[in-house]
Amino acid sequence: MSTRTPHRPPAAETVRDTVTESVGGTVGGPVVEQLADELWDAVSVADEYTAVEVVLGALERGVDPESVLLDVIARVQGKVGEEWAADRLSVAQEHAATAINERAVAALSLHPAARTTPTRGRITVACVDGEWHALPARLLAEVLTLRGWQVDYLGAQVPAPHLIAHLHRTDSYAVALSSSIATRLPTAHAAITACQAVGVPVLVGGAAFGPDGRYATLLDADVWAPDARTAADRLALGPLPRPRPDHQQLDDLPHLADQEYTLITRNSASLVRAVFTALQDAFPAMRTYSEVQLERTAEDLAHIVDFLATALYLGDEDLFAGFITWTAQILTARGVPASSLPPTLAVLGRELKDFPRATRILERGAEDLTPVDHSTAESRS
Ligand code: B12
Repeated sequence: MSTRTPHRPPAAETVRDTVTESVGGTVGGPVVEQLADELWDAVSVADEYTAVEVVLGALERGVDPESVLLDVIARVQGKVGEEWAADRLSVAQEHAATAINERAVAALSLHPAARTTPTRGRITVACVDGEWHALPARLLAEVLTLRGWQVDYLGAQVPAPHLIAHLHRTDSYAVALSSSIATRLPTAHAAITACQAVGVPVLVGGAAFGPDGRYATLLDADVWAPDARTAADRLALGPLPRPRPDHQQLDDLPHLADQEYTLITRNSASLVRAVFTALQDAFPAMRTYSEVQLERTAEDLAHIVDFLATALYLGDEDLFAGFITWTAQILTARGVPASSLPPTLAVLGRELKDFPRATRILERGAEDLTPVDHSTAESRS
């Protein structure tokens, strides 16, 4: 193992405080903006050849490969997400654009301008188990490679036992864990604790950890960074904090002792079924739903229960409230009324009346929904 500092800060080191302000953040400028426009034009119509030409052409004109990855490809991928959320890109168009951006990253990494010889230690980059958002982790992996690290990129959904076996086999200096979807945070926590137990410091990032990295601190990760550039800057600054070897998951989240998270997670399938049945009375428009609409409703309910469980795990009402208001916006953007959400939360609340923390989280979600306009017709397309 490589050298590590003997001290450890009380919470995840949030690199934004120390580095982002000075050297991190997004590089703008007319060249990258124009490249981003060109790449967007190509990926939004699934034109892979032009997309790869834009990226490789930029390298040939001397644009820094890191800037192409982060200020062009990552920026365009962010726009893919925004356009999908606003219902201006279909799911299929979003999938095609993402797949092309992934191939553009692969093409960039093989170009001579992006070839590097490792001069630093070995780092494992992986997504948490159940996490399909591999592109953010891949971007990080490529940036670290460009900065001279020897990177083992393990891709999407890596089960913790395989990750640990890999760390042992490769004697990694650190592990960089990526998660984009908040419902993977309980799994991320288990992976963080397992890596730390074998003495490997854990750097975390991705949208799941919150824009300010608050869940990284809560889950006792060693370092959080908001983006790949800042993460690479932090790694270059010096050794990472040393993980506490004797640390248990419950130490971070004492509220889990009430068992609400465990009980709700264990019985989530029957909870979804019970709410689905009761909702037919609480939200009569559901009785006119087609098979497909009913299937979507069941999926949405499962998602709501997943987010409720995650909020219980983290002890964070904001997480659930943010998810519910986001869901209302997504439905509204697609012309589907969000008026089914308040009765859904009310029925869930009745089913979970003996769970005080769940009750509070559901009440908070309902309160935050109030400003949303529910006036549209009670049907689902
Ligand atoms: C593409 C995409 C997908 C693809 C992923 C394919 C792939 N190969 O990656 C697919 C179609 C599989 C997918 C599936 C789903 N997705 Co999706 N997806 C996206 C989308 C559009 C883009 C993600 C992305 O690539 N972003 C671009 C990069 C650059 O992201 P980034 O986070 O900025 O990355 C940087 C930093 O975070 C940081 N970083 C990342 N990892 C790490 C790690 C470390 C250690 C460090 C230090 C830094 C770091 O560095 C990166 C580069 O600077 C986002 C929307 C968006 N705006 O991001 C939604 C999004 C992430 N998805 C979302 C959802 C809900 C889902 C699904 C649940 C949808 C569904 N109903 O099935 C599933 C979940 C699947 C799963 N279990 O993981 C939501 C998550 C909402 C939430 N509150 O958690 C989002 C935000 C969409 C939205 N606006 O609501 N998705």
